[in-house]
Parts: sequence; structure tokens; C-alpha cells
Amino acid sequence: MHSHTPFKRKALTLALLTAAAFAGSPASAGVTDADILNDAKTTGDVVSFGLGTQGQRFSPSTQINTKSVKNLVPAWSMSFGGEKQRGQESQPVIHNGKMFVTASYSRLFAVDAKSGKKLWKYEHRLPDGIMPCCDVINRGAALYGDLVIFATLDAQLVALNQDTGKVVWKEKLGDYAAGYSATSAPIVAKGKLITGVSGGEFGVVGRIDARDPLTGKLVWTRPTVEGHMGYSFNAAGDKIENGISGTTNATWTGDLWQTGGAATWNGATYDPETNLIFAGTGNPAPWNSHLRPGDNLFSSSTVAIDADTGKITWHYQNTPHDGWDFDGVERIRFLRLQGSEDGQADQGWRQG
Ligand SMILES: [Ca+2]
Repeated sequence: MHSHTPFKRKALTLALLTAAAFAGSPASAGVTDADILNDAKTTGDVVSFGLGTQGQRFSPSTQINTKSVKNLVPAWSMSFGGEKQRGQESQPVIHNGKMFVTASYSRLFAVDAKSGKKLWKYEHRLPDGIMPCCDVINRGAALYGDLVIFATLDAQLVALNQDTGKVVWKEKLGDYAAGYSATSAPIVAKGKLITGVSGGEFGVVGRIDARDPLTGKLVWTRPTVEGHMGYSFNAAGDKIENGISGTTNATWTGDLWQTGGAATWNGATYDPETNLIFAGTGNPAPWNSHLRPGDNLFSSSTVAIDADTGKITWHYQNTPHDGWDFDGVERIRFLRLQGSEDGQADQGWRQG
């Protein structure tokens, strides 16, 4: 058998090299909605905060179990470095062998997940006047397409290219000088980037926004203080009235609804079966409850928002007229009760 001429052998080698190059190409697979929905089932990566939109944080992996856990030893460690330490509260996400982890003072690191080698870092330039109420932390980033997206202490959203760390888009969540900041991890639900805001201590108006994750442009915005108008945005970016949250002055007197707090500082979860976004809300503002008679909706509440329309479907207020800074922002998880057709949203309540 002498059929293998040198030419043929070279062609075969080239073909193999080409196949290998494609298999290893970082551009081969951007993160999709399906990847995010199935995140808990795909144990080779972690492409969302909370391991799927419902935030269950449950992995079916079995290799690490009650018998093998004692054998775990550190493989590598990485310092966020510099003078900027303070609190670190981030959940890393992992895609294509790269780990993306946010750090204090609005920093984001891309790391080789196997070796711990830093690939790139982004340090957000923060102005002097930021007003984070409670440390300079960040809780994590979202992945979508070839982007990694996170929120900053000066209330901006920044989307970076996963491979290069270059900024692809930036959008303002609020005016930091008016008290807005952001620390929660965005999630992507049904092709929309869902975010909350922080700053209830400084009289901001809490809200949940939905954006196009690839461009950062708003799709809808829903205030979580009763009396504020919600808006949706068409393809041209025109702002269209989308109904008031609740009824103006029903649970707030005078003009206090204009600075009502109810910050959505811990972000949101999404249940694809009911198509609802669930957000917890923080304390009403101002703290002195004698200044604001009424229940002060939708503070210290769970708010369910239709992902398509951006309208509030239902709410439950844990603490009407909260005068104790109880908040209601614990991440909401989902239980499907046996024998029940209805999904049940359950929340750990601080005052329980
Ligand atoms: Ca996964």
C-alpha cells in the first residue's frame, strides 16, 4: 500500500490543524439564552449568577460529594491586589475556560480557570463623590454573547469583550451625585439584561430595568415606588409611558413618593415558566417613618414583573410602613410544590 503520497499526508495534516484551530477558537460559542436557562445542568461552565435565572445554585455534579470533599486541596489562588481590598462578595462566572470575577471598587478580572493566570483586568474609573451605603463591594457579572457585563459603584453598567477586556458599551443606571450606586449582579432573562439599583438610604427611587444586553439600550424600566410612571422604549429609542406603578398617593402622602427608596439593591431572579421577574426591595426613604404615613409600597416587598410588558403582576409587602430598615431583598428562589400546578416563589425573610 503506497497510496499515501506526501501531498495527501500534508493535506491531512492541514485538515487536522484546521479542525483543531476551530475547536479551540474562543469565538466559536458565545453565551446564549439557552445556555443561561440550562446553566445548572451544564456542569462544564457557570454562565450566570446563581446558576440559572431562577437562582437555585444547585449543581447535579457528583464528583465532589460527602465522601470526596475531604480530598479537595487548593490548586491556585489569586489576589485582587493593590491597595483596594475591602469586601469581596462576588460569585465568579466561567465560560470557555475563562473565569470572570468582579472585585471591590468596581474592578473585573478575567482569569484562566485552570491555572489562575490573570488574562486581563478592568478598573472602572470612579469619581470622588460616589455614595455606596455599605462597603465598596460587587456581587458578580453577567455573560451574554461575547460580553461580560457588570454594574459599578457610580451607577453605570459596563460591557466588556470576554477575550480582550475592551469596553463595548457603557450605560448610566442613575446619577451617583443623587445617591444612586449599584453592586448587584445583572442577570439575562429571555434576551434581556435585568438590573436593579442601590441607594435607598439616600432617597433614590428603586426600579428594575430591562435592556438589550448587546447594546445596553433600554427596553423597559419599572419603578418600585408606588406613584412613579414606568416606561418602555421602541426600536428608535423613543420613551413611551407604560403605566404608573400602583396608584399615586395611595400609600404615600404628599410628594414623599418622589424619593421613596425601595431600592432593588440585590438584583432579580426570573422564572421562565411564569415569565416573571422577581425583585426584592429595600427600606422606604426617609428612614424616619413618622415622616411618611402609609404602607409605602413597594418598599420592603417582593415585586413580580412581567418580563415582556415591564408591568407589575403582583406584589407582597413583608413589612408595611417599614420603620426598622428590615428591607425585603433576599434573593428569591423558586419551589415547585408536589401536586401543585402553580410555581411558588419563596423568600427567606429577615424578620422571620
Ligand atoms: Ca453551566
